[in-house]
Amino acid sequence: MKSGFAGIIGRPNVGKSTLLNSMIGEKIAIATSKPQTTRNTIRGIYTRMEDGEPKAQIVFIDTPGIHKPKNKLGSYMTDAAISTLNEVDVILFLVDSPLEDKNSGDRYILELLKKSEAPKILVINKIDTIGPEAFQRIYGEYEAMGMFDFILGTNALEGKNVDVLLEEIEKRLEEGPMYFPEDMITDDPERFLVSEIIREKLLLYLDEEVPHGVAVEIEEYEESETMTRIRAAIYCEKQSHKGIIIGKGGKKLKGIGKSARLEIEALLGTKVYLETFVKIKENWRDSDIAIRNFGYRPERQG
Ligand SMILES: Nc1nc2c(ncn2[C@@H]2O[C@H](COP(=O)(O)OP(=O)(O)OP(=O)(O)O)[C@@H](O)[C@H]2O)c(=O)[nH]1
Ligand SMILES: [Mg+2]
Repeated sequence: MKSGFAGIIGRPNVGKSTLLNSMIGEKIAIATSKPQTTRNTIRGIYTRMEDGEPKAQIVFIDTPGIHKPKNKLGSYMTDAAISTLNEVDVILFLVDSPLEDKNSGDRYILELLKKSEAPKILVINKIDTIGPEAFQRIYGEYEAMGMFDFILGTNALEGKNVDVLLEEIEKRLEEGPMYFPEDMITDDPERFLVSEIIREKLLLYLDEEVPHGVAVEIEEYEESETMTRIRAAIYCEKQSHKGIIIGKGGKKLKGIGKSARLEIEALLGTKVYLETFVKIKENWRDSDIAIRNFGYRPERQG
């Protein structure tokens, strides 16, 4: 059988996590319309079976969007993405717009890609919003570089061309072992998925700077046969942010908690009692210790 690792790389918000979920067929990475949603590398496992036998296994590594960091968390995120380039057998580079000068983020990533010898696939995502002319322009620009082994357009939201992409990745893998059991789709623990679901709702319900300064810590996680009790601390950076998260009469936080609980119940298949409360940790995004304590650890990579 063929197996290997495939890294999903690109600027923030181009659809990397959406594409990962679409390839795996389940939601394992949170995805929102806000840039810098993903903070850790996230592994998603795809195993192709034929007549009950595994024929290929692709271990995807979804990465934080590569951007110019404004704080230590941002540096950690970008470093985690860049170091993934050295650990994978195939690179998927996602873009969603033409390579114009103002878009120097993609140029920066291209320079990084040049240093890697792994086969590279250019994924032009969001084809539903791009239009044929712009698509041709993007295609032409990247084809002329001669560094991509394959170029295709996708609509990650609707799963368009995801089957073609999976085939093209598999073609570029070598013979290798099963890294994970065939029914496993991620190696992230449930607790992490739970904290991410809560963070996703915070991103969805809050605007501007507030959600970017939020971290979720699971303080209690108690499972019984019919019920999971979860206590989650939501950290933010300022007193004023705390007020915004809680909202008038606690309404905002209630809404966030309810929508998170419903999704966690679906994930775990049990009833969930979710307790949330908000704490303040000033400027934690610039504190190495806080960043590490929240689980954004360089040693988690790979
Ligand atoms: N119209 C359209 N929207 C898409 C497509 N793929 C992703 N999106 C949307 O684009 C936004 C960003 O998606 P994500 O998957 O979170 O993007 P990301 O690249 O993982 O972003 P970061 O984690 O912040 O780097 C979300 O609102 C998605 O629903 C697509 O093919 N078409
Ligand atoms: Mg993401």
